Amino acid sequence: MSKRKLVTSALPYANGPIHLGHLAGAYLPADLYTRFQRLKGEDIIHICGSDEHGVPITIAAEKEGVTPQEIVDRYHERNKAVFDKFGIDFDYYGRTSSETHRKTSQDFFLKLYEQGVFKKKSQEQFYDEDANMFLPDRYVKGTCPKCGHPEAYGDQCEKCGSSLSPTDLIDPVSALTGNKPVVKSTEHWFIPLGDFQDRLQEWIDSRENWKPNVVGQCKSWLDGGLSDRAVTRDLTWGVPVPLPEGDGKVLYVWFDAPIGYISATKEWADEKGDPDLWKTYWQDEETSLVHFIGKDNIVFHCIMFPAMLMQQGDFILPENVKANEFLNLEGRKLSTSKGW
Ligand code: B3M
Ligand code: ZN
Repeated sequence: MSKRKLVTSALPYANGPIHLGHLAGAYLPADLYTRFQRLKGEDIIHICGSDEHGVPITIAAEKEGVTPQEIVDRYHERNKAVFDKFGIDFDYYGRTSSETHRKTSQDFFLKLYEQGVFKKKSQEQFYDEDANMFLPDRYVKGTCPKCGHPEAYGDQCEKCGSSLSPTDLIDPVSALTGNKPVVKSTEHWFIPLGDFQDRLQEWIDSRENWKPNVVGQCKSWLDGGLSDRAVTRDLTWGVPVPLPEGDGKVLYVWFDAPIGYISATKEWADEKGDPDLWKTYWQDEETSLVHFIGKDNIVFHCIMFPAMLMQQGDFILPENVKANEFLNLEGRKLSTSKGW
C-alpha cells in the first residue's frame, strides 16, 4: 500500500477551448478517482495545467494572426475557468510558460546531457521555402503510411495512434502554405530510446492492473523496437535549449510537457508555504503516481517520459497510466486543432 497518491491529468494545450472529449477522456475520470480516494482518507493531490508550448500553439497563433503568447494567455484562463465550472477540482493548475517550469525542464535536460545520454545528429528535415522555416511535427500533414488516414500529422497519426516522423508521411504538405516542402539538414539532440528497451519492457511487465488498451499499445511499440527520438526542435516558441550550440532551438514539447507535472507540483508546494513538499510526492517510493490521459498520449507517458525519468534518476515512475479511447461525434474524434 502506498502512503500517498499523486494524480495528474494530461496538460491540455492552451490552443483552444477544451471540449467534451477532454472531459470524458481524462479529467472526469481523474476527478472521480481523486474524490473517491480522498473520501477514503487517502493523502492525494491532483495536478494539471496548460501545455503552452509546441506546434499546436504556434499554428493556432498563425491561424488567428496573433502571437503565441496571446493564444496561451487567453486559453489558459478560459480552460481553467471551464474546468472550474464543470466541478473538476485540481489542487494546482499550472502553466508550462512559468519560470519554475523553464528552470525545471532545462535542469532536467542538462542532467541528461551531462550524463552523456543524448546523441547529437544531423537530420533531414522538411523546410518550407516560402515561409523560410523548418517544419517540425504538425507543420507537416500527409497520409499515414500505416493506416492510410489522409490527415495524419508529422509526429503522429491520430487515427491509428502511430508515432511518426514527418518524412514517413505519404504526399507531405506544409501546414503553413500547403506547399510541397523541400528537405534540408539540421542538427538535433536525440534520446536513444532503444537503450531503454529492456528496462521499459521489464518495468511495464511488472505493472499491475493496467488497462488492456494501454498495455496493447506499449507492446506494439516495444515489439516494433524503439529508436532514437529528437528532443529538440527548430522553433522560437518553447523552452530554449540550455546550451550555447542550442541557439534558436527549443526543447521538444513532449520533452518539457510531462516535466510540467513536476513544476506544477513545485508551485503547489510553494503556494502552500512548504517549498520542499513536492519532493515527498515525486521522490518518495511510497508515493503512487497515476497519470490520466487520452489514448494519443500513451506513447509519451509509457515510453518516453518513463525513459527520461529512469535516466534522470531522482523521481518515481508511474504506477498506472489510465488512458481512455476517444469520444467520437458522428464518427470523428472531437478535436480542438481540427475545430470538431
Ligand atoms: N498537451 C496533448 C494533448 O492535449 C498534450 C498533453 C501533455 S501531457 C504532459 O492531447
Ligand atoms: Zn494511421
